[in-house]
Amino acid sequence: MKVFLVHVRDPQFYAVPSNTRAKNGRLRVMGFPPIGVMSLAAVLKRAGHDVVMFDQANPETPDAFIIGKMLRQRPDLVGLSFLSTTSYPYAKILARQMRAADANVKIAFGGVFATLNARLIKMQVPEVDFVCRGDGEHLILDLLDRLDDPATVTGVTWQEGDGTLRHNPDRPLERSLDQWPYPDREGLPIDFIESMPLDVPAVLSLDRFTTMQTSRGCPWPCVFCDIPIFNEGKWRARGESTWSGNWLACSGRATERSSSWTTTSCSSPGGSRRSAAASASRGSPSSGAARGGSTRPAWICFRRWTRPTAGR
Ligand code: B12
Ligand code: SF4
Repeated sequence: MKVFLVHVRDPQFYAVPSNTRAKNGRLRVMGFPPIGVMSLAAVLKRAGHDVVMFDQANPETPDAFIIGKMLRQRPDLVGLSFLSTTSYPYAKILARQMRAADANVKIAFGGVFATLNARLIKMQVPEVDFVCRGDGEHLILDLLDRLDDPATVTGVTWQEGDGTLRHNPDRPLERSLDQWPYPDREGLPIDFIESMPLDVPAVLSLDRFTTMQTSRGCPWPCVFCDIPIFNEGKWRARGESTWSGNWLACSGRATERSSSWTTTSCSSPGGSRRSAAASASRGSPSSGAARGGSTRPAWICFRRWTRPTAGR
């Protein structure tokens, strides 16, 4: 089946530098790679589906371009992925434009914010068919099998023909992250370069860079943080080989010089942004974040700079 995946951006959190092209011809974007859609793309491709990824940071693929392509290629499903409160308005706009252009296209929302606000989002944006909650890897494969009758697809909030809102049961949390392939880093024609979110007035190296996911979740219960809810209070790590495997998957593209790694488990205040951006390592795993000698990715949150002795 054909799937479009769109990473919906808040324009505050990326920029296109004046020198927009890398020597290899790829577009340069100051921002973080969208590893949510990249993770889903890898899983879908492995299962034999045809995937087209878009990132709203790419000025060559504005919304009108994506919609035009959607009308020509008629994907079976369009997945819109967004992170938080501030990108939700852009997701709504795009979904409504898509629905106006095509009354039959199946549209799904996913991501942390969508997960935590699924019922409200489904009521506020009826143009969206499915609000997908939690990890998307298995969910999107199941959904593709049952697009016309999602009643048994766990983790989906949707609406029956008579208007009844359905909030299907949660999907059991997958403990093994190693069952999934590394994110698809080739499917977008973009080189991401190191920068801070634009509300922070700092330019970093401007080198090509990427992020890797070594674990999900957190065992602590800080009341202001939604990570424990999204992950049911569990910390799930990829295995020992992940660090080097992920690294090879990233650095296979020769000019990748700087990278940052993230547990994607940390939160504000002072957590998420620093975990993702400022725990940057340079060089290879052996010279970077794994300096401690171990190649096992450690749990980390800048609010609690420690390693738990046991998960909850
Ligand atoms: C990296 C990161 C950033 C980066 C951006 C990365 C990027 N590519 O754009 C930066 C530093 C720019 C950033 C900024 C902000 N962030 Co931030 N960020 C994160 C972080 C640490 C990791 C996100 C990530 O890459 N996850 C890894 C991927 C694999 O997971 P995922 O995206 O969730 O995708 C999975 C599922 O959600 C699902 N899925 C996702 N999309 C879809 C779509 C479909 C169709 C389906 C089926 C499934 C699906 O499947 C994926 C694979 O399982 C998260 C914390 C976290 N653990 O998620 C916070 C987090 C998302 N950020 C958060 C916030 C608040 C912000 C800011 C608003 C902070 C601020 N005040 O300035 C801004 C807003 C940015 C924006 N709206 O664009 C909050 C969101 C809270 C909420 N309830 O909405 C989080 C959860 C942290 C927290 N606990 O506070 N962020
Ligand atoms: S702030 Fe950090 S330690 Fe606290 S629950 Fe969130 S991720 Fe865990």
